[in-house]
Amino acid sequence: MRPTRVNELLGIRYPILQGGMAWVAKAQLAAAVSNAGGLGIVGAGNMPPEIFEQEIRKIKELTDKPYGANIMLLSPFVDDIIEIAIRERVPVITTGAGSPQKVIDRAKEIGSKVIPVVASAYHAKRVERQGADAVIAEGTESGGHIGELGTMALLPQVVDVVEIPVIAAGGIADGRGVVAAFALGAEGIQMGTRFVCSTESPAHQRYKEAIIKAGDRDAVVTARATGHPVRALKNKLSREFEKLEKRCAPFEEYEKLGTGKLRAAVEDGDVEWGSVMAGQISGMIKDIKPVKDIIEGIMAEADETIRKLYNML
Ligand code: TUI
Repeated sequence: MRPTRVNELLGIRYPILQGGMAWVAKAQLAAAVSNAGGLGIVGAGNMPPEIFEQEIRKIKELTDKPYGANIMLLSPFVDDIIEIAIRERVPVITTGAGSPQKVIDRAKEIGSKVIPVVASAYHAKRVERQGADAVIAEGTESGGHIGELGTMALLPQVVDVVEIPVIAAGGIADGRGVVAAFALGAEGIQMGTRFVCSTESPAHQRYKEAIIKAGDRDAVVTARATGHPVRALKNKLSREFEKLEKRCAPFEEYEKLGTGKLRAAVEDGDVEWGSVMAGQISGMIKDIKPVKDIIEGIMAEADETIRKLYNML
């Protein structure tokens, strides 16, 4: 595949970004993705600012290639995280779960690129007006905090209303997915769940195995009632969330049940009571392999898929 505007904008060999998954997207994984020719991203999530700063310093030692940081805008530490990202001159900043205006304003001062994640064409248009350099259109197939629209419907509608490059996310884990996204107008893709199941991913072995064991209907949505729906693998925690929804529990109960549960799953391997955030494509992921093999395998498969399509003409 020829380079796209995303390759050019980010200075990367392959138009593949790694999602900014809280607790998983640490320096070790992000550096592996950048070293393999994609864009590795350190996810700040709800991390305390000191830990985020350490991870940024670590990735600078582990790679001399472009890398990024993801700022989760609902974080209680968001202002400190922004300051650190600017002070450390992080070259690419992606944002999630909110409006990125303050990040864009600060990043412009130092020439860093800002790529917000959006879940609607309306927000895509708005972030373009605010000065975003590209946009990640994330479908509801994704793991973690999600929007309503599926990638198939969201992508072309975003592509039609913006001029900046569009990166597709949600439900992509192989070369066929890449080509499908490009057919809909994307110029790059972002993957999360596929990279959780990589050798370099710091997720607990039981977290990786839970994704490998998952079937196509196992990544379910909980906490819709709170306005912050989250997709994670079915387990005791998700069933407990379902009970809260059935009895229309007050939001504080969701918060109490959810606090610390992602970290418990990722770091302690608590896949029963922890939050095993993962996307709908989990059912297709059957192995754990090095990041380089994942990326090169997907690019080779994308070329093969394009050849097959060409033969249909
Ligand atoms: O942010 C994500 N995925 C996440 S964040 C996260 S941590 C968390 N845990 C529990 C509850 C909430 C968060 C786990 N996974 N993806 C990017 C994303 N952003 N998906 C959807 C959006 C989004 C939603 C609304 C972006 C913008 C938006 O509104 C824009 C505005 O202007 O308000």
